Amino acid sequence: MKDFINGLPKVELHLHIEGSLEPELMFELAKRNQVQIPFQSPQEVHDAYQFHNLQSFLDIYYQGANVLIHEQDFFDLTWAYLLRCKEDNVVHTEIFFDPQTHTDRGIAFDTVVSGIHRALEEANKVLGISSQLIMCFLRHLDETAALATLEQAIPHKDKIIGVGLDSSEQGHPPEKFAKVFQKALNEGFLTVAHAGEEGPAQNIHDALSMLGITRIDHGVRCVEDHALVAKLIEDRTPLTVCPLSNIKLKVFDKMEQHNIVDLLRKGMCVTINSDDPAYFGGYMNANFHAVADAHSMTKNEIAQFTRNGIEASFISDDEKARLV
Ligand code: ES4
Ligand code: ZN
Repeated sequence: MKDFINGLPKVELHLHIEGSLEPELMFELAKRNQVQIPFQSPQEVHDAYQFHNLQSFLDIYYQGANVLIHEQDFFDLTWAYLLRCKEDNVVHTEIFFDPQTHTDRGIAFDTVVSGIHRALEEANKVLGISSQLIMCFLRHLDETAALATLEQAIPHKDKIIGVGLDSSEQGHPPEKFAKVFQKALNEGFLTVAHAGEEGPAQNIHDALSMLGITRIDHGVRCVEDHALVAKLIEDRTPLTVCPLSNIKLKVFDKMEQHNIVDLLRKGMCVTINSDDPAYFGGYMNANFHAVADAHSMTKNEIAQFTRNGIEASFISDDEKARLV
């Protein structure tokens, strides 16, 4: 099964580019940019990655992003991730970035987008990996800040396909961002949102009805509402599930208890993704292996995660035909 998984073409739809910052690159950039970080070695950074919930992870994740200053840093970060994609046979990836994490530190929006985009273009040419870019609003900040961020994205519409919502779900429900999502939809952006990761099934409901989302990030707590599960199956609403992330952040205690295989067998459009691979212990292949080690599945079931990924992706029907 290991070889089957490694050789399977994969589509990644839930990846925070800042969450792919490996401790080694964090150290290199800290040195290059003369930024102080509270660690003596990459090993110390690895050792600090013990989380008890989403917030304890986010605190360290935002701190790590401080080493990203120049356009080249964003290029290097994205390029390192794309090389890992190549190793894991990821043929298409849709990546999130958090502009506010950078603009709030005085880094220009254009610097961030341009470094990431240049790496994505290069990967298309050199590695044969296609991609899309999705900008997330930080939900612990207010809607006015999200609106200002949306304004900054408008001149970059050619490079950004959609907007999403991430960071602390508890206490920051979808309704807080209804206006900015409506504006994004009017501007022609697709919308997605993290919902039902740590927050209740109601957040999935509300993200669908109030934010016009076409895909749910995480969504694993949908099972608390049977009518919602039935609707997600009927509509083939995709869930971008992140198995290793869910274990690291204690959404489930053990992979054996993860509901992703149940959801797949119920006919839901679930996909496997790595979320923040530098922090959660692995990229795409590692996530597939972790699920397959804990749940016995047929090759056809494993391949269904890729078919679902293609179906759920933001690529044109012509491009989809190239992938299947
Ligand atoms: C995130 Cl796992 C997760 N959840 C919410 N927001 C995030 N940002 C980066 N990773
Ligand atoms: Zn995420």
